Amino acid sequence: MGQLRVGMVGHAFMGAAHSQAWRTVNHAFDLPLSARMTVVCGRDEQRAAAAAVKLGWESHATDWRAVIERNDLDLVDVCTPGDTHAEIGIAALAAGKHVLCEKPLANSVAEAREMAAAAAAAEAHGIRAMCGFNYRRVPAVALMRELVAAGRIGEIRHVRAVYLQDWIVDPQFPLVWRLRKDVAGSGALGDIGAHIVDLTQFVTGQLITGVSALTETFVRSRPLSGGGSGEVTVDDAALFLARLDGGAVATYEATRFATGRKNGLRVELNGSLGSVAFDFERMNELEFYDGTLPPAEQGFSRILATEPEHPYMSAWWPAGHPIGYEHTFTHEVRDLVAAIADRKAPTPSFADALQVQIVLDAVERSAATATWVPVEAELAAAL
Ligand code: SOE
Repeated sequence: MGQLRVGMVGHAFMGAAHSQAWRTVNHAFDLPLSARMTVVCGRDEQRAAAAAVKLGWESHATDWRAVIERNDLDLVDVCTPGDTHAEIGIAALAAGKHVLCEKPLANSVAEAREMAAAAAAAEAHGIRAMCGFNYRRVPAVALMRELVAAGRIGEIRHVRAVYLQDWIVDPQFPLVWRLRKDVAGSGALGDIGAHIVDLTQFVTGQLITGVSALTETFVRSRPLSGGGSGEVTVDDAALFLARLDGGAVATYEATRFATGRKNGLRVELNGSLGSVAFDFERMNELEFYDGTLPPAEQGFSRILATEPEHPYMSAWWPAGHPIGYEHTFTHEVRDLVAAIADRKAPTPSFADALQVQIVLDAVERSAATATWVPVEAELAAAL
């Protein structure tokens, strides 16, 4: 079995999730390449050294530019904040390394275009690139796509997607990097809105062709870790309407102020023959409404997506034994390793991720210019 020698840049939440995936992928799936966790890179020497031990990397480094030039690496896994995705990803591709880059691909359409162009050029030399939209790899989501592709819900009329979190509801939550435009590119829109844009396009097979949006920042100043306060320069919430190229109309909501919702990613599709609905907080299940059944038998059924016939599940446990969030990353690197071994282009490609970036940009431009029709407060006094 050949080796796929991996270097990972960044070792926070996503770095930990990706490390778990690299540690387990060859134990769960039979692959022609064995992932070797060669080096983890971080800015701080002590923290990178500790991460190497804790996350299972053979060594650690602090200079990503040196890491991507190493001749004992085949792939660079970019798990840093968005402001470094383009610089690291493009340099790694130029150095002949396959690249896995966390979502969103970049902090701007311009950067995403450069990354997609670099990936296309590298593709000609057999170098592969994938963007880490991991929710595609939830078995129930992959099943949702299969049901839609098989025509089981007919013509899609409505797409309804929300991604609800609440981790910054407290105004005293500090100004972390995800709340700074110069580092994160955008707020809830790019961080979690990107997921529902990619996921809905993935399960419907349709692309967003236009949006009408609003964004809001509820708390505009937050404490700085070193004292004082700083300006929040990103959206706390993004809501938008969309049309998709297959004729569906859609609503999207991405917010970090849905008090009580911890990671509430939900997608529902309503079609001419039925509906499907997914809720990440019940990630092993899919709701399916078959409108072709006799009326007396119609109703939302709950499919427990843990059968060996369900995507990825034959690698894990017997039916009825659920999997978790971390398994989606194992599935993601499984598909990447298989694509590299088969000399095929993995998905989602950087071009796919560029299209998501273009949608995010359209949402921001719409929110900045949308025609907002005020509702006259005629009855306010009476209420
Ligand atoms: C945001 O808190 C976040 O960590 C996203 O960045 C991830 O992509 C999502 O999977 C979980 O929430």
